[in-house]
Amino acid sequence: MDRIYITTPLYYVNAEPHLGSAYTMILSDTLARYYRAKGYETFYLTGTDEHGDKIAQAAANAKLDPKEFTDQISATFRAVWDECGFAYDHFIRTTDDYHISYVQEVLNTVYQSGDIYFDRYSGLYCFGCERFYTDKELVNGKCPDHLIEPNLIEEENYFFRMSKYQDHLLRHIETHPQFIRPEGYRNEVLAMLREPVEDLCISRPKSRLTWGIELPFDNRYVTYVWFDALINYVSALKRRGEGEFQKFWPEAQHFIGKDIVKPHGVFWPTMLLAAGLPLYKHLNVHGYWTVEGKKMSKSIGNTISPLEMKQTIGMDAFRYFVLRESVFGQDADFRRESLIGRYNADLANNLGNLVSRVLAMQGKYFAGVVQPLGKQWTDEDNELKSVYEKVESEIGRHLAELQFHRALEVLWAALDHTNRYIVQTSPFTLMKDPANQARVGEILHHLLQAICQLARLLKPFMPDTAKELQSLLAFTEGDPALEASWGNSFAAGHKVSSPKVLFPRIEVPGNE
Ligand code: ME8
Repeated sequence: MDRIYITTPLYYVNAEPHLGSAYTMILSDTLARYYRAKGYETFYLTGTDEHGDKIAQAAANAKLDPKEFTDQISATFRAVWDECGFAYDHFIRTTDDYHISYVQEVLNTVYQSGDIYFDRYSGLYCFGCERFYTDKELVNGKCPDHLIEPNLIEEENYFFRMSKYQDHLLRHIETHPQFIRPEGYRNEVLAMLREPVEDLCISRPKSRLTWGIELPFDNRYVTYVWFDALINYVSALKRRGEGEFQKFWPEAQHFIGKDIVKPHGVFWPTMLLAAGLPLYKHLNVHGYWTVEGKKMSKSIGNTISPLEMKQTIGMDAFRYFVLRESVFGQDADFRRESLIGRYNADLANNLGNLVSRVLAMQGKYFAGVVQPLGKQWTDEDNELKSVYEKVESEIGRHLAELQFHRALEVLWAALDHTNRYIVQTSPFTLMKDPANQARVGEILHHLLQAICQLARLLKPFMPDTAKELQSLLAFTEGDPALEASWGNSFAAGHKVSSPKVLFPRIEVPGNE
């Protein structure tokens, strides 16, 4: 049986869900829905990252105990994702007991094999990033992310022998071109691995931080947050039993943003190698969103909330926009003008009008009852059918390469073609002569068949709209008629519903 395992990063609970995390969710949710509908056994994982300095600090700022604080924000993430309709199979928290004990198991294994050692270390540490920086990584002596000078700290700590696995990983990436994709990020990791890789400090003394997973071999320390959080991708499967791990792990695809390539492209695979676990299949790296050309930030006040999007334009329109407007792997800019432009052109006009026109004609001419198809089909009829057949395989090809925007492009090209079919066949003109009634019935049957295909093909991208289309066609969820071949979806006498405005146009003041 075909299988796929899809993961998102575990979001830090020091901020609330926004356009960036929602984007990762939309990409991964779309892919999970696509493969699920294709019959793949699918496991889709998301969750929250709750230990470490950053979270302890945020809890202190909120004057809450870290556990209380993380309970609250983690619940907010879950509630927002549920409200957005993301169909994840499991939500993991790094404070979950099974995760904590599995992290300790991995630490023990790696410690016992000699790949974790104790050493004195002094280095430049950025508290914001929760990591040490080398001089080379700093920009003008400052952390490139937080733009502050790191602190010099000297400590005794435990180190993971990451350097030992550098060559192994380098060879793996060289021989598996699809391991990290798109290629630009693969090259980024290859460049890191062609320089000497330093061992990774994986402990934090409790004198400095207590909010973490205690090292099983030294209770004076907690685990470095990345050595804890990355392991979630395996602990979530192990919790379901060794069988589930064996089943899904070989098909693991991690979705992440470009900010966390190093932990996922270098730390994580070397950790897997040291723990004696197989490597994941793909690391899928997407770009970053800015808003109206600016970095999204709480202090500027320009963060985009997914729930606000849901309330204003609807979740499906938001999904459509981010998937259509971005190229996987590249940065994208969120502009309200483009959002409204695409909404009006692609959703209100193209998709919405097509569906209303067809259902309105069906209602007016045949009281909604679908008419039979004759044996003889015109060239236009055959072409319409073949356009949809082609689209199906093209979507599959584009999604296999994570080209979400291209998948939607070909789907919308099919919609354009369908609108042209109406112009070419001109059912409203034909209907003026009662002798043409049977032909008009056939044309509308073909058009309803096209909408039926759309309902199926749109499902992973715009699940609510797909459901709405199914109900307008008077099918119940999962009706086998939706999967039937062209011309076989509508039984004799099947009656479709009256039209409904799917996407009301958004009028922009001064732009009429
Ligand atoms: O890094 N554009 O969590 P995090 C696109 N806890 N995506 C964005 C984005 C933006 N402007 N901003 C955030 C962490 N993201 C760790 C991960 S995994 C074991 C631990 C998305 O809350 C993107 O997916 O900072 C990015 O990688 C992630 O949020 C970072 O989330």
